[in-house]
Amino acid sequence: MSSSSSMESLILQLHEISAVKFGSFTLKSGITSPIYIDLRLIVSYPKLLQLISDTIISTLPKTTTFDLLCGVPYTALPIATVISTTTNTPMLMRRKEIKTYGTGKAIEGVFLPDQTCLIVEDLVTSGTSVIETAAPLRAAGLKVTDVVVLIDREQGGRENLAGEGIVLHSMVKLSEMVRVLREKGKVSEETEAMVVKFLEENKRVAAPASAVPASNVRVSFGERVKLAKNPTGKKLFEVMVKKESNLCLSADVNTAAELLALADKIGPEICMLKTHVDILPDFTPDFGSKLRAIADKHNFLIFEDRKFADIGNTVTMQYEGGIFRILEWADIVNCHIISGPGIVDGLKLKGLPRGRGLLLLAEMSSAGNFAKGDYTAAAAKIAEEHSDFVIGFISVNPASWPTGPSNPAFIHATPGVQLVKGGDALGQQYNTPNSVIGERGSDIIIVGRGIIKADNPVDAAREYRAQGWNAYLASCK
Ligand code: S5P
Repeated sequence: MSSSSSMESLILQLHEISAVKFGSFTLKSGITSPIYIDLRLIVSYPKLLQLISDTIISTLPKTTTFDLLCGVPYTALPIATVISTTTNTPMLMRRKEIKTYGTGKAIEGVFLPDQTCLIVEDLVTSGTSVIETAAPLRAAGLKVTDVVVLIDREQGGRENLAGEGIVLHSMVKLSEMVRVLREKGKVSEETEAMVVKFLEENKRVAAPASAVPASNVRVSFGERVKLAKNPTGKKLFEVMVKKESNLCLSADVNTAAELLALADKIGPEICMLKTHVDILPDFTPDFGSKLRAIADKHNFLIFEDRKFADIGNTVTMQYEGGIFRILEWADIVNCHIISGPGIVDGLKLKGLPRGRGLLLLAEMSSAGNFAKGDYTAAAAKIAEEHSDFVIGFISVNPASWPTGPSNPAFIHATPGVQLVKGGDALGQQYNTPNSVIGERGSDIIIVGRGIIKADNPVDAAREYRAQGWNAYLASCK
């Protein structure tokens, strides 16, 4: 069968099973359409499903290469599955809602960042569903450049997708479909004319504006793995992508024993665990190696919130020596810049040879603090000058920094996070995960009492994790 006759046969079969209907229908967008297409029915016709999948494969230009497939939920899932088994290409699945239990993943399946994923869709109108599927795939570090679709309604999808860097390959355009049905005597000339007129009048259904202003659209964590210069900074982005978590637990508990037990329980949910080692009365020299073993088991980084503030020479000793020997076990430490850039030189002298990373306190969460304006701008400048060692910032509202959008190589971690806005009696101020990640442009939520004082800290950590990650996904294009 020639490709045009197999296409005709496919169109006739779709009409036969009433997947294409003519009349007056109100579409999801609110517009009244003389034609309605419902491809959900194809699951009941396995031979037709196979034919659709075969035709899709043969329509795709040979130059379009891909490592993985992902169907847009739900109608395109069976089509993607058949293409996957026929061509032996691994498939991914996108969850429409991220679970707040279990692994909480947005994408199911095995992949490596940098692989290319072809999106499979049944019908494209504005292209919104395809864009919604591309966002979490891209956020996970995958490349999305092409979508293959059975039917193009010719209502702006191609243009909207091109604007997102995605090429649309359609097997058949709606106008062609109707022409074939008229030629085969399935619909009247009048009906065809009505559909053509409708398409003329509704050429452009805009994709709904993204919830995030364009200037705040972030570079995905997957892409930032490549931008980070420091090995610990790179690793942090990698862990976040792998675990789909941008949650840091601030483990401010009463004893080292309690901290280690909590780290083991909450480890699967977090990308980073933050300690204040000087509050632990039962600290022993083996604390670091015990915590390291738990961090390796659950794949998170250790951040000692030491807030160094002295001159360069003194901090080298505080970092390496004393009873805590922080340099030995903490992947990341932080410092104030009150004493000038010498503090970074001092810490770098010890930390960089070990591949450690540093966060600069550019802003603080507590009421009435002085880390703002020129001070915050100075932190951004010092970070640029030491991008081999500085991995990012403790910040509160990076989206409104005087220095403009932050260099995506740097990570922003924000404390003062709870599920409801508020504060404590000693000046701490809380914002929600959605506000911190979605509006204030940060990357990581740092949560202490919101988790450790909850009735069930593991459940609370899952909730924060899901909220933080969903806010991140929503802020990616
Ligand atoms: O500005 C800051 C910087 C930090 S690192 N404000 C903060 O609250 N922190 C730390 O984050 C603080 O020391 C504590 O460990 C954690 C916040 O804890 P929570 O219980 O208020 O969530």
